[in-house]
Amino acid sequence: MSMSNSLKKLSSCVLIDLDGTLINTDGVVVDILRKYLCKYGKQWDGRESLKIVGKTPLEAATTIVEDYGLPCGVDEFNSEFYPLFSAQMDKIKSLPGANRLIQHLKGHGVPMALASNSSRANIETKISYHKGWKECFSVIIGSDEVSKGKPSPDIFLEAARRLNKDPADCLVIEDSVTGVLAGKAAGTKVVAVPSLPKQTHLYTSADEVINSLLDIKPEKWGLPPFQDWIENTLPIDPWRIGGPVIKGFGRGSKVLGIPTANLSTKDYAEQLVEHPSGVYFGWAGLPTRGVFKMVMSIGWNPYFNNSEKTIEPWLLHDFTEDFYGEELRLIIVGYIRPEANFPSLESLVAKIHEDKEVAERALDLPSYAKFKQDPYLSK
Ligand code: ADP
Ligand code: RBF
Ligand code: MG
Repeated sequence: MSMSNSLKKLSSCVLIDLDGTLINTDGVVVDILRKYLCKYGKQWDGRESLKIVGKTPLEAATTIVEDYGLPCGVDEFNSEFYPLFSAQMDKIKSLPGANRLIQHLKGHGVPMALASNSSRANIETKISYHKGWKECFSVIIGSDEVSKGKPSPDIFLEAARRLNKDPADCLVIEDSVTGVLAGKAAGTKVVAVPSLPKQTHLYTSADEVINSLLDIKPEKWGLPPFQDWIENTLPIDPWRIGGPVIKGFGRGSKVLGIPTANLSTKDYAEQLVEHPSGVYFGWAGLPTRGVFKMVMSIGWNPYFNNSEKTIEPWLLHDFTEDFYGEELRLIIVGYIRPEANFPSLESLVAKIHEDKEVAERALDLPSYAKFKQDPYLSK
């Protein structure tokens, strides 16, 4: 072990944020605001998420009222918004990898605090819809329990105090810049998991920025490693997606020598937001041709910096012809790595071929192979 590694301070407990980190609160908030703003003849423009992520409820409300020039005060806004929001709290979904992470840490006896800018009462309600979550946290703390919310360090300092830990022994996991600043000001280690895309450059003060909770490596911070990776792949809850093959960016075969059969992004917009970008694999079915191994990327293809999130499935089979317009069914069973940028086209292509090898080998393992028989693929 190198000197710097052996001196590196390791964490013995975890302080974790809720909204945007463990659950997709923004999804429900945006749904409500979209409808609510219509009432005032305003249209949600999609950019406000950037401004409200990580804020306290009061700050977020103030931002909306000011940005949209609503003819009501912040109090009136809150008195209308909160009942709508409360009625939808049971619809807030956990983020991919969230349950896996907290159950893993709990299983290894790692003390955890849930430390959120939201109110204590709302935190309790939100997590009540997620089975077994409350029991994972020995401390739960909201911004109404300290004098200042994040980016002030108060919430994390108080969380550490209640866990009986030195902040320097704590690892903070946060999706917002505000939360990252709070963690650093408190003197903790901070792993950032940005909840909004293409924001990595704003997180310079974090100790590490990862793409999703699927990428967290607890052992980097002195915490017990995950043991669920098999042969460089992470099993996930299988999900299915399908539709007619459409024209893509026109560069898969031409530029990379790797054809990817694209699906219409409009038809599966909801699934696209739900799944973190990254490289995945599974099985692909074409009704008249059969079922084939498949490796794919989801995301913005950092090397090409696309403005749209797409799915790029490469069927691991040599076809003698194109199959545009044919119904393609995919079942995605495992995760390989986050999308990355590369210094050259050759290195991108080499990495994709490596992904292919990983997927081909993994799909022979019984736990992944069994999905080849899934009726969805040949329906
Ligand atoms: P586009 O940009 O239109 O997606 P690509 O160069 O990525 O074009 O080629 C994808 C097309 O190539 C698919 O729509 C399909 O018709 C055909 N194709 C041939 N072999 C394969 C394969 N092994 N995997 C995916 N698509 C393939
Ligand atoms: N593009 C990237 O910019 N970064 C990646 O890490 C990346 N990984 C990929 C992995 C696989 C298995 C496949 C099939 C594609 C990947 N691509 C990646 C996407 C590639 O850029 C895309 O298919 C082409 O741009 C065609 O539109
Ligand atoms: Mg393509």
